[in-house]
Amino acid sequence: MRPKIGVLAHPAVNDHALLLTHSIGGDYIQSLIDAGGLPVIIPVTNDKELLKEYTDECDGFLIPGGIDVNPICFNENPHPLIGDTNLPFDRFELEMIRLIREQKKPVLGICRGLQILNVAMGGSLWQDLSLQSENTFKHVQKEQGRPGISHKVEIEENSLLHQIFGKELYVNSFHHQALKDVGEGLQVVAKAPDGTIEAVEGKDYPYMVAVQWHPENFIVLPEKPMLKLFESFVEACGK
Ligand SMILES: [Mn+2]
Repeated sequence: MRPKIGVLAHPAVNDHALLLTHSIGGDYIQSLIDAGGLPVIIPVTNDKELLKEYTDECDGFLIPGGIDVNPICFNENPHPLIGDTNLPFDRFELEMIRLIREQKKPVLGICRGLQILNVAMGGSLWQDLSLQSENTFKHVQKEQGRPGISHKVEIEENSLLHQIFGKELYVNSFHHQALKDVGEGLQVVAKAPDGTIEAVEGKDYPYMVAVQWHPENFIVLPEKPMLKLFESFVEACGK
């Protein structure tokens, strides 16, 4: 039996009405299938009983990329540079994370998935990376293409990511926000050379890994250089 992986959907792009379109990029789905998982799309809803059933049913959860987190969720007012947000959607993801953590089921967060996980655990975000430091380099590098390489990340020893990728890795980068204060129970395990947090792992948690880049985009390359991250996640979900 393939482990069932709940993938949190998001409302369709530019569609802020809930309960209409539950969208998820095909590269997340393909990466999970290639890694041996059985993806289950979790619809965007604030029906807590439904979300509890999905949490019981699935062996692990992928929280994908998406729009900005509403700064109300971390007690800040919106900065002029913030992008699109959707508070009911944030509340759906925060409720799912609460339920997942209650059962200590495996979690893989990607881009916004890392950011909302950090917020769920009491952390905060730079609403735009220009606010972090004047030395912060460009982390929105669409011109490199989706599976393209944008910058290096340096990975801490004694981390799962280090076991998977070693001490450094070149990644893509499509984020204008990043972690500011790190949530309780999370450990920073990778940073870009400009100090931007690029990955965290859960302390005292069976499997919680979240990255700021988009490993799923690399599934279209014949060598699938990021597949081993999904394999490590799916393996943890099968335990
Ligand atoms: Mn980056």
